[in-house]
Amino acid sequence: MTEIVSGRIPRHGRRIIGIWLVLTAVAVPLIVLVLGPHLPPGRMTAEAASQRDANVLMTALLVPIALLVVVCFVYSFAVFRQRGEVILDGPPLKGHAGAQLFWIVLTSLIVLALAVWGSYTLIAGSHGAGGGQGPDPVAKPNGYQHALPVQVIGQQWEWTFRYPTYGGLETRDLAIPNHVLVAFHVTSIDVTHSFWAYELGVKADAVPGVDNVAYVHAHKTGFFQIRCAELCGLWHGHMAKKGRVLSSSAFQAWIAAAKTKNAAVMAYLPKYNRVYFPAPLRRAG
Ligand SMILES: [Cu+2]
Repeated sequence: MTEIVSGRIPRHGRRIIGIWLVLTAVAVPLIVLVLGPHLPPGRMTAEAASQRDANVLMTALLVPIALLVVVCFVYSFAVFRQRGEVILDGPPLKGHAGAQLFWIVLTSLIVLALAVWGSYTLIAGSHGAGGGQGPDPVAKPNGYQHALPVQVIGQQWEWTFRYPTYGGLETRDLAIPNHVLVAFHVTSIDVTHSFWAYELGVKADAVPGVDNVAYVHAHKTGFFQIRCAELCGLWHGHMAKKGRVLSSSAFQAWIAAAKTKNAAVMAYLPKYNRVYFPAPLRRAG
């Protein structure tokens, strides 16, 4: 014979909320202050910094929700487990309008607030500029008309970079100046690649015939990782290299050196263009 014993939900509910509040009060500041500074993609550029802020906010919002689930689970596991023949159970919550309304309103508010905040930060300032939003981006940072253009060309299986304001110079290394707004014009000459400069907060598809613009404003000198983030064939994994953010004077010196180094090749390069259409037969052959 089993006996059904009604649990006293309000008392347990208060306990669960108490434990949850204490854990949340400890965990959220830890997330923001201790984990936050280590969240990707860092603060090398304005765009990366706002992506990190978004990651910190999302994590700080997610932690109380995850904790509530974990506390409910562990508490139920410990307190409501079946001991012997006695089944401990509370009254069922079927058709509890208050609980349903609370949950629907709370989750709607969280999702809508994130949507409003996301849309605002995408459009205001340069926050969403690193995403690559096609030839005419929605998110244009202040002074975008005067940004230094750098063309990023994806090709199987290499990245090359062209500097139209420096005579169409094409290099295999990427360097950009610090404290200067840069407009990456990402394109491809063969298949779809994706230009991912992790620490810059830039990820933009490289599509043949498309000029995909992503803006970036560096605040720190140093190295950054470049990857192809779109499986593009056998040697996709080979499309990794390091780029550099240089001080203004070091950038000018680097340009001068790159011009000298690439002078012999420059004569054979196609004229600088927004996009390129290689002859398909040549590629197939
Ligand atoms: Cu690729």
